Amino acid sequence: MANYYQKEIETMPYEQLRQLQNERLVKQVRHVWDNVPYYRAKMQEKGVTPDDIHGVEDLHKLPFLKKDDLREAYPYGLMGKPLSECVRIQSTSGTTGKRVVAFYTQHDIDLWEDCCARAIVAAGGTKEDVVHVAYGYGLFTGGPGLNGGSHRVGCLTLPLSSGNTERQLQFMTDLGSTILCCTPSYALYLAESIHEKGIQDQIKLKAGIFGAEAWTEDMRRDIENKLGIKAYDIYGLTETSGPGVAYECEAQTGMHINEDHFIAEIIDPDTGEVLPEGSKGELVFTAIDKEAFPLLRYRTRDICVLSREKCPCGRTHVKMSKPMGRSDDMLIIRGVNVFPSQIETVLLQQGYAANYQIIVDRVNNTDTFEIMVEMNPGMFSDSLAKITQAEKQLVDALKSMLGIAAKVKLVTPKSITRSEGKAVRVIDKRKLY
Ligand code: DLL
Repeated sequence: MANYYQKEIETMPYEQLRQLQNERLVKQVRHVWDNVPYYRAKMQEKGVTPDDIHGVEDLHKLPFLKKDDLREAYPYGLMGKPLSECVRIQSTSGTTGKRVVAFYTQHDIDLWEDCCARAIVAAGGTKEDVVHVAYGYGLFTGGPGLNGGSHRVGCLTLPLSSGNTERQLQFMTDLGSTILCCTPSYALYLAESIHEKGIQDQIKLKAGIFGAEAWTEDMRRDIENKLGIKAYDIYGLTETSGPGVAYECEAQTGMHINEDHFIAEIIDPDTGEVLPEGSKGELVFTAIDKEAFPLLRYRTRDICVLSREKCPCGRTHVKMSKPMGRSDDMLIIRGVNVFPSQIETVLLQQGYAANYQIIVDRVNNTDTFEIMVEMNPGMFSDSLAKITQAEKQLVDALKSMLGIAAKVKLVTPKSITRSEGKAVRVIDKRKLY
């Protein structure tokens, strides 16, 4: 089993790291060519074979993979190992029918948990710590990832999962949690509940590892002040394992990408051209030693900047900035991925036209999520009770599609402004980026 905090790897001189990446990339491309017909066909289409790939400098020759490919190949089309060698799946918080399902061999789980363990160690974690995991467990990668990482470090792990704030606070005080892992918005909610209850003196937290959604530096300061901790960012996505692809160290100036496992590129989201270091663009990952779900050049849609500036912590792995936005239309509301297209599907299924607007805001550090839907002309003369009933029906249908609750308001026909170009479906007032 790999060693979670391989200091020599995290602080490896750049040339040596590049050498390791070259070797792993060459091997991985061969593995994918031999075992993933879907990607082999894409390579053939581009006229590339494994013989063309000698190292990272040849990465640009390989075709991209996008979320649409994952949907097209769903569920087994991108697997690099037979099912008999897989031990786990995880899935995005997204949708029914369009979920991304990622597969893991035991090697992949070990690698992923090592990445999460590095994040915990970088946040000051040792085996003396009590790690309180309040990310969701189950298909979502947050809970299982940090849980596994915490075990590796040897911390006492509290697998609380998300929600049930009363219980969170009880365990936090009774068991003396020292490191909190959850979404930043939930961390703030917990902080406020702690202050409301006046139990600050019973809290032993020293650090938090927060990610899965966008959060600003202001929010970091707020969390740090309210909880009296250091708040560290952590990044990842289901497609590349889950959390831990990148994590912050004590410098808190960007997240070190685990480059022994993932090669990062920044591309122009419109042209696909690879951009020079320091440019702002879309982050693309190549997993160089994952077995079961070995995605090459996967477009994350997250917009950020990479930096190789020397880090005072001594780690040499490249740092990514906080994601500054997304090049697609996915919204992350209370940590759950929501696509406007899913909402549209529900509305159409329920007999409404696609005249709607999504309004997302953040009030008291919690995302609010409202959908204005034009009622059908026939409903206009309906009683208030009937309209309330129709709204409730939509709320239920949306909840079962999205997994989170939205407030629904039926508005008069033709009251939502029409656009001549692309419709403005989403009004995101959160100013996260
Ligand atoms: O959110 C994995 C994760 C769990 C990361 C726990 C960190 C902590 P998905 O549900 O597949 O996976 O969503 C991935 O979430 O492409 C980003 O847009 C966004 N995201 C993840 N971490 C951050 C972060 C998990 N630290 C998508 N800051 C990614 C901003 C983030 N956005």
